[in-house]
Amino acid sequence: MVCTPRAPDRTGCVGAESPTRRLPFLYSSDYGAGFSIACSAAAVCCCASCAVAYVLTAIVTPKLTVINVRKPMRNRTKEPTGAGVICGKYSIVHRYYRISRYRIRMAQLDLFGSPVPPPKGFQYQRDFITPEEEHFLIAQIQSLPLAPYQYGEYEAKRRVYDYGFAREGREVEPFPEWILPFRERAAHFAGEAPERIAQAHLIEYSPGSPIGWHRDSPPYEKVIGISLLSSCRFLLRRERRDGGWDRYEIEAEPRSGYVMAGPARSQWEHSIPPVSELRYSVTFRTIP
Ligand SMILES: O=C(O)CCC(=O)C(=O)O
Repeated sequence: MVCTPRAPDRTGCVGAESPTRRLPFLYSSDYGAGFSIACSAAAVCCCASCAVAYVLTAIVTPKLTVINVRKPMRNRTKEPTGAGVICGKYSIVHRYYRISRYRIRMAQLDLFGSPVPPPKGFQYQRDFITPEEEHFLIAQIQSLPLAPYQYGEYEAKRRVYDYGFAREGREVEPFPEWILPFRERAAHFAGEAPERIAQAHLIEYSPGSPIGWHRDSPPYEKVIGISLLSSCRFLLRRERRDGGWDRYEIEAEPRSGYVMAGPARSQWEHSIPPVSELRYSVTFRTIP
């Protein structure tokens, strides 16, 4: 295989670049279904020409992260990240693109194909509640007088309701009976006593609603979230000393739960890009 690095082309693709130490994200439509190919050396690679730039699926050899070229990349956004390399039919991933058109699942691998570990203090659990419990929670939330989330003069698209304490620490309506079993389970998940959970923040995301990058404000400590009705991308990031970002992402599936504690809570920010389908969440917060 003879591969020649090329100069940047008009779409910003560049040739063989020194691989970044870590590839935090690879976007994939069904990364389990593709196939892996072996390539003898990472140094042997050539630039992605956009005419043959396709989207991926599969991944990994023990030494290289490899993408199986599948679909034309017409719908990628303007921001290429990393370094992308295509050798004939296949691409060795140094560059990857965010694809908007296809349902994207993400594989997080480092250069050697190992999964990037989640931020310290972050836990995710599928099927944290049952479908019956999910229906129950959604019905409860839908019966509440939800109001758009206010941030100073800014009014967000998502609608919210709080029990215990409001976001800024103001005491509001106490926890109703129906939420207590969920509070208990959330507390157990976070290794806390239920009484330490002082707030339940209920959110409705209509399609197109995001939540921007933020760290939850004090006095709250651990955050335990339950996702309802539809999936969303749940993103985490932390700025590095060199100005770059460590990133981590999960697909928060309906009925799943997550915990943010320790560094995941205090050092990492999180956000949810605009959701494509109606989603609800219940977020519990502890106080020290
Ligand atoms: O909806 C979610 O799961 C996230 C909520 C969140 O980040 C927040 O309320 O600060």
